[in-house]
Amino acid sequence: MAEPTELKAGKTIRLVIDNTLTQDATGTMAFLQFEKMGVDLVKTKAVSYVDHNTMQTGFMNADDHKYLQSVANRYGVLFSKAGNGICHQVQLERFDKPGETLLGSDSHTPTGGGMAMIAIGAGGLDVACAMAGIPYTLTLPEVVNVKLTGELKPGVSAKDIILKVLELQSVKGGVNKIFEYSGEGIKGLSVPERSTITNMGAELGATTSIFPSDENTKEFLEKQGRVEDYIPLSADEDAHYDEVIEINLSELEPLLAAPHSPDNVEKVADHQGTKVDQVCIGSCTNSSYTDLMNVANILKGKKVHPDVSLTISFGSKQVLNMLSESGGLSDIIASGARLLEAACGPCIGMGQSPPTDGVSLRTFNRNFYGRSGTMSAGVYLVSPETAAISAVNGYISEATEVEYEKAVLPDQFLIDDSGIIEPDCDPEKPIIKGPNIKDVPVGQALSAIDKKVMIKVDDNITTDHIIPGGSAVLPFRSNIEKISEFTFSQIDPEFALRCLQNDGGIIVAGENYGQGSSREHAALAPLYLGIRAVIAKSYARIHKQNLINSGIIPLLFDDLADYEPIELLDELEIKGIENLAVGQNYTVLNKTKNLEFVVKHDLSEDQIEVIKNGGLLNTIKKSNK
Ligand code: MIC
Ligand code: SF4
Repeated sequence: MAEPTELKAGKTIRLVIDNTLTQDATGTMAFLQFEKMGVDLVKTKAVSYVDHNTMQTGFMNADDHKYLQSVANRYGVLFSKAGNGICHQVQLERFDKPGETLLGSDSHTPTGGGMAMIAIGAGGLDVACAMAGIPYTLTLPEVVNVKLTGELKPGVSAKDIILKVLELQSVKGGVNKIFEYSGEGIKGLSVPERSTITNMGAELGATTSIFPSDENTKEFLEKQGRVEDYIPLSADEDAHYDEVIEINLSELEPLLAAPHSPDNVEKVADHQGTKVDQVCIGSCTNSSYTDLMNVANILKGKKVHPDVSLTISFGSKQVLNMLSESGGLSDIIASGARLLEAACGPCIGMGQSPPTDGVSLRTFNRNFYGRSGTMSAGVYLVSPETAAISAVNGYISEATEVEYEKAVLPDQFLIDDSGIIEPDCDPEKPIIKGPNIKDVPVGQALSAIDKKVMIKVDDNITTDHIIPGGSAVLPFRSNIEKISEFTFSQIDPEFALRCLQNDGGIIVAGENYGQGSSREHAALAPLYLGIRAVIAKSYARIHKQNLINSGIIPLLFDDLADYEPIELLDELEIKGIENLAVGQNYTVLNKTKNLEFVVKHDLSEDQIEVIKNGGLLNTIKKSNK
């Protein structure tokens, strides 16, 4: 890292990465790219998880799992089998360590911030580079101090805190910012509760979020049987912040994010009485032992409403084991809940699509349009407590009036790491690649751009819009040619064909383009379809870097008003773009409308080099020569 005196927001820094995590939906691409780097063994403490594509309705996902296990074994990566749990939950339980860095090919990697780590989400190729020992380059973010005072009322929980922050900051308010939590209020929050907050900080667009390492951190590590990993860490007395937010926990009420955005935050009280069809409890935001014990305690002695389908996905095998030991599982079963495996499940659309026009309450972190698999459904994001009592009542309800025992951490967590396979690094053992695993597309060196607009989209387009999740699409995560057919399919089913017929082109977009997940498929599929540049009002951090890594230029409107006149299939010549240089603006001639406008960019010297080479893989190959 650069010297502390040079640490100023906006500077480009290189961060040494101690730990990496990958998951199966992004991991196959990450490891296919890693294999091309010619490195013998990973240089980080690396864990490869199988938690997303666990539905095996054909050979594809099963083949991916085999590939991931065999490639992990070859290169010295720990392999967490399907059923062992969601990457972020298992990483928190078994690996996270205060003061270390973690880079993960999943946008919710900041979950580790609850353990006082600098934990950042990135595209698969960036994580592959980190595994190869290359420091991670990022723009040094501004630091926002979130001061928590007071104490949460019964029925109000950590989820309501992060929903409050989302209400205050919006889904784009956190871009290039770190949220650092402090204040008396944090003393009442355990590590898993803190991690609910840092996890969903991803929805702010933030680089990451972090809590100090204190007695609560020590307690959690002790109970996980690894107190030796504890070190105390906190901000300096005279720390300077770019912004300070104060939240009085005593005044906080149960909140929800109404359809279709995590920042569409309103009071649960204002929706009280809305009939509910489905309740899904789980995901990396809210599936810890204490979250699910609170659910069990609320459900105890009650039945799920006859018109509601309640599903529970457990964060990890450890959580499931603990619930079984404590008796909480029996209360959940007796209530009539449906039990799913310890995996992402409905959060990524692997089953449990709600009924037509259905209302689904979920303890997850994203309610983007269509993510549940039912386009007409309304998905509300809520706390586990709100979810549980609403499942019983059959309508949206507050848990503040409900009598239940608040769950606390157990004396000791049950430790069984048998779901995590140690590698033997034997080069004689084959790396197994099934027929659905295809090569990664590689970009072309930068050249002149005179191309048509292939799609024009609004603000806050998510990577779920670009490449949807769900059980029909996820099996093609290792096959870019096939998955490219689904690009923008939920909003413009003709997009892929149009690109092929026009030999690619340009994407025009509004603010915060590419928010949400880290899936680099949202850049690789457009690359495969011949997309050369995106012109947007602004970008989400991870997707912008994924575009650069793929050799697609992320350009910005100099004057936002120039977005308006552009239409589908307009032909745009970006004059002189082949000479892309730091700080340069470029004139775009709209040949169809005979209009000119100016585009700019904020690319660094290194990023320009990557684009000129046609992507990061080409750049690495060049530097290895
Ligand atoms: C998500 O929550 O959207 C995902 C699925 O976990 C993604 C990763 C992916 O698309 O594989 C993420 O958050 O980065
Ligand atoms: Fe899995 Fe959902 Fe978390 Fe993404 S947000 S890692 S899909 S549980």
